[in-house]
Amino acid sequence: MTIIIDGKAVAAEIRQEAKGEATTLLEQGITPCLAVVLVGDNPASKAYVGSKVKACEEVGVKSIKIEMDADASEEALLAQIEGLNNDASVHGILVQLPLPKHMDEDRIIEALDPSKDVDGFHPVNVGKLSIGIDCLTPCTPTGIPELIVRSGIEMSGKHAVVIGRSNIVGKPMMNILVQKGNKANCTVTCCHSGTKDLTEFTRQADILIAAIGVPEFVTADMVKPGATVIDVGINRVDDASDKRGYKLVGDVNFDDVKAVAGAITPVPGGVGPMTVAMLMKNTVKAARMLHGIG
Ligand code: L34
Repeated sequence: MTIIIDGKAVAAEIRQEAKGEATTLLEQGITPCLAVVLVGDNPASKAYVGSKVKACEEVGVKSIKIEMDADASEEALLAQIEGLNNDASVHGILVQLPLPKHMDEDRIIEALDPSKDVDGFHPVNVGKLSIGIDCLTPCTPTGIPELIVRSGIEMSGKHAVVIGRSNIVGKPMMNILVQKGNKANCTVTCCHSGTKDLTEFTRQADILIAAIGVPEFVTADMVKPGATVIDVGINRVDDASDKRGYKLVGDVNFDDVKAVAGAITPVPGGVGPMTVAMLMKNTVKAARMLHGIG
């Protein structure tokens, strides 16, 4: 029987833990606070930011939502970031991506105070992760070992194959998987658009992580029987039969791959809710670190 990994349930468990940690801080007079900056009106970004604000309410994290017009200047966004960096009551700052084309994402990310960078995107945090220093790490890849281990699947010693090399998922995923510890300790391979004979590699994966951005890219023939398949993709495809006019599909052809995988995450209800739950963990962690609490 293939295990369908329940991202919603694991995410709820993690939000509960974050709530406990937030309560401990509240008892010490510290209200964990997350500022979320949304530029423009990308419908998916709006929905994700909405989920983040809602999770804050549940967990006991104060949230500040800053909305800026799509044609706002990069300087105006940098000024917002500077204000939040200097506001001692704010512990986490998140600038929802993607940004409008006229803005330089790297420049924006580098403007964040690394100790408030709850996305773990700042070069200081990227560097710390790569050399194994405790730091804020990107929410989506950080949630994946939690999802696997809490579903009763061992990771240590397994061969993990990541498809995709983005700075948000693929690269930090490799750095997380290769570390020591029972929620990692994998042999890691990263495949990407330059990989020749992709299937040769993916068929060796005990854990296959798809972060490509192409709907239903991974098919059953690419998967080793019994493998754990984690679908990071979240693609909106037109669907006239749906009341919203679209449906969500991952980067994995779920029905096809389900027949060979040992465990698989669905889309929706897999990795997505974990991203939001890990953001709550990171925000509470940032608050602890900023107040010098172990
Ligand atoms: N700065 N930008 C920054 N940080 C992030 O961590 C993100 N990401 C990605 C896009 N841009 C970002 C997110 O928040 C993707 N992402 C995200 C967040 C939540 C969900 C999916 C992606 C999510 O909740 N997904 C639900 C369904 C949502 C729906 O119905 O549209 C799910 O079950 O997969």
